[in-house]
Amino acid sequence: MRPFREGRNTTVRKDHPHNAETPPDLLRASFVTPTDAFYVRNHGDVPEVDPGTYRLKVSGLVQRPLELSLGEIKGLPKTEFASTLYCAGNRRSELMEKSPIPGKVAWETGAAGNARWGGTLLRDVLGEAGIKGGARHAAFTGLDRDVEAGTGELFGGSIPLGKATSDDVLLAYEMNGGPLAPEHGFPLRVVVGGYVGARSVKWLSEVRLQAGPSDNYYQAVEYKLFPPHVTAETADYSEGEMLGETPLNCVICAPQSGETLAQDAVGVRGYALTGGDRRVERVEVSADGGETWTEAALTEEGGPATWLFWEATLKPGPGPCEIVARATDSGGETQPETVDEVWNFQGYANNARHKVSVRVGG
Ligand code: MTE
Ligand code: MO
Repeated sequence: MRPFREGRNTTVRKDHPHNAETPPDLLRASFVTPTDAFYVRNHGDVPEVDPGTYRLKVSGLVQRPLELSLGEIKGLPKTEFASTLYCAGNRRSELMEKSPIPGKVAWETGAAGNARWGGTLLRDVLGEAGIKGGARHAAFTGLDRDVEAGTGELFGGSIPLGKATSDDVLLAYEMNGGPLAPEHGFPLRVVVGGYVGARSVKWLSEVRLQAGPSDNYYQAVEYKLFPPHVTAETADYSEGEMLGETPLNCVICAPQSGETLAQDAVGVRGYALTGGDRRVERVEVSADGGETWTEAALTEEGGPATWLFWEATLKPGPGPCEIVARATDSGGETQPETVDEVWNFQGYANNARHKVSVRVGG
């Protein structure tokens, strides 16, 4: 097991395995999240990998199975893009307030971050291997073993082949211009733009093309979405919906709940993002709990798979005030009003309208 670097600017949510999120002020301070403030989501210990002997296996329904060294991977054309990683468990703490979700990390709003990634498109590697007929999914396996759920299985997951061969999927060896840090997947990780973070497998050891989705625990059991009435006891795991594209979401980073604000003008700032090929089109903010809405300015926008930053100025009357934000995307997706509509026993994909309670004046 590898010790963690000192001096990270993250809030630890769980010691072992190490899980930490970005505080709201740092989340909104720069459009590209600095690596030392970037959230870390681990299901086991960070594996120590020798880059000299490291090999990536490309297997399954391919014409030429490959075992690529890091040098060979870096010898393929290099692609760089910005992409936001978004954990499906982000904002779980709000679901936990409604009804307990035992044994899960109580993420607030910082299990999300935007980075510049450098690496090789998965499509280019699959081009070298040659895709056989019948391949429908690309399954990824990491070098770390699950500690959190107690299965001891290697971490893994899969994405449909159409996504795997798109412009959105990188095998990254660089993050924010430097080599990938150990906790972010050194020496090689997947970055699946527009999909929940769980599919961006770190410490990647194998890409296997196959007819069906991965049967890894983290694809077949965890990271599945169930309706609010299903419980851990009643769940039929074959019926859950595998999480894929990131749901539309919008978060208020400032002000924070509990603050007292000057009355003349309340500045509200946050991030918004959506999944697949969709784009966030509009963010609206309310200072009266959702009675009346003001359109926010979209202040910074990146590529298709990144978040955007927004801000608005509100002039609420004195006293207690509930600020609410909501976004709409190019697919016509909107956000549910309350967590009652999205609560699920594993606590995934909370995209209810985000609310903060503040006091104005006095
Ligand atoms: N890959 C491996 N091998 N093991 C993991 O525990 N966690 C996943 C994903 N890839 C994980 C993994 C989850 S749930 C998320 S949200 C992202 O990595 C987080 O990436 P980060 O820690 O670099 O922010
Ligand atoms: Mo995640």
